[in-house]
Amino acid sequence: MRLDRLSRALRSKEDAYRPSLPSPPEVGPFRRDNWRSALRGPWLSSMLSLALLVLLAVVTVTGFLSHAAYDPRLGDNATSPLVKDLYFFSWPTRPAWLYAFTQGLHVVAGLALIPVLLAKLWAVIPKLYERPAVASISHGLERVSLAVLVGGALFEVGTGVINIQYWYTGLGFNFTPVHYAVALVFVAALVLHVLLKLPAMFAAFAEDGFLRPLKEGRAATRAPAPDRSLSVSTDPAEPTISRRGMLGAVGLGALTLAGLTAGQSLVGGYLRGTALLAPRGRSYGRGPNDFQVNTTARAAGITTSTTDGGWRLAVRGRRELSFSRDELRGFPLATEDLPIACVEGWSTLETWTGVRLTDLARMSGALDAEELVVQSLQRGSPYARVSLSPGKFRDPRALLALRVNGADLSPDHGYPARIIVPALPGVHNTKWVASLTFRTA
Ligand SMILES: Nc1nc2c(c(=O)[nH]1)N[C@H]1C(S)=C(S)[C@@H](COP(=O)(O)O)O[C@H]1N2
Ligand SMILES: [Mo]
Repeated sequence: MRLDRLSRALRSKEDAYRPSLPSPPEVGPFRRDNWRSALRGPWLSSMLSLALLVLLAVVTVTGFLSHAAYDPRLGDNATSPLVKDLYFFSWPTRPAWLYAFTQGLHVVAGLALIPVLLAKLWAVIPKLYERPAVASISHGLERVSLAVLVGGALFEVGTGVINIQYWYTGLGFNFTPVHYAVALVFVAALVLHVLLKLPAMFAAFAEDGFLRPLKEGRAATRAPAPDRSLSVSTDPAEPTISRRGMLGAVGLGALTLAGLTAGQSLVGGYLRGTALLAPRGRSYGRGPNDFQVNTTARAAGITTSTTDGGWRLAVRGRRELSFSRDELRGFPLATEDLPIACVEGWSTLETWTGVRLTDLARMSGALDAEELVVQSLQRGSPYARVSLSPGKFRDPRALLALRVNGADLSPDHGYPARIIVPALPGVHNTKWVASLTFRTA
């Protein structure tokens, strides 16, 4: 379509312009009277939208916070080079459980919204088959934005579930940048949709009452007037459940999903056993090192020959230093209780012992460094090299950990040494550290 034609069409009275696009035949699901539930209508759609909006707000805010916590301004941390400077604050290191909390919330709310999203799509599905399929240019644009909205929501939830369920390889692309990029498009479509639909929501609550339909049992449940919305059935069937019954079932589904996953984040303790949706095993070796392992030493290609005897930590600042593990153990060591909190929503609180990163910065003459680049012995993984901001490595609790819960780190937990920084996303707590480079201006 040529632009001048488009703008002329938009300026002219929109209903006067009807492109002669073919409409689907009136058969099967394409017939409006195929959709016969008496429950559908503006009130049900609005109520589900409201619940969905609250959950989406939680997921969106915590999602962007997670990206902010990655310090996207530094090094290769950004999930996309386009969005290095989107944030105007730096993620704090206090309280230490902050990221475990925000990211646990992201995953719990993201799972809880699945039944609500499906119910909402069910409530409005007759509109998918509205006729004519495209009535005007603005109507066509509105439907495209709805396709982006629905497609984006399903894509984000789908890829999120795939990621937390560990099917990275099944995905076929790198989760982080794609989940993030689609989130940006989705949020734009969502804001547009909310602005356009808010009046309809208020109108529905004004007409039916905010909670009044919840008082109706099944026998009193009637379809609204068909002219109120395209989602209303023109030929309603006898209801098999009340609106409150349906919303109750959706809510129960949401709570069940949330409840079956919440135990794998900070709440932990005995509740960990209730995290039945967490895909990971329950045991990771014996004793002090028996806690969550995503990437094993073996999977990372770390063998004892790379870590035993010959391993030395390179520390570069204004001076270049190198330490054996015994030398590091001879420094004044600090012991801190700090969580590892993965972007996948699981977290675990352990007691770590190691050398303070500030001490290493000072020894290399670079306490004023603007960035700490951590390089792992691991090769060919996006997690093998990360950048930490001064706010992170200058926190006195930030460690190059050598021990956990009173024992040496196991190979799977990053032996000979790993990074542990309070409130840092798990993925930046690099294991099998080879070098620390304090970059000064
Ligand atoms: N070198 C290296 N460090 C790493 C990883 C990794 O794959 N390689 N995984 C990171 C991730 S995603 C998390 S959540 C934490 C804890 O992961 P783990 O369960 O594999 O120990 O370590 C981080 N450190
Ligand atoms: Mo992670």
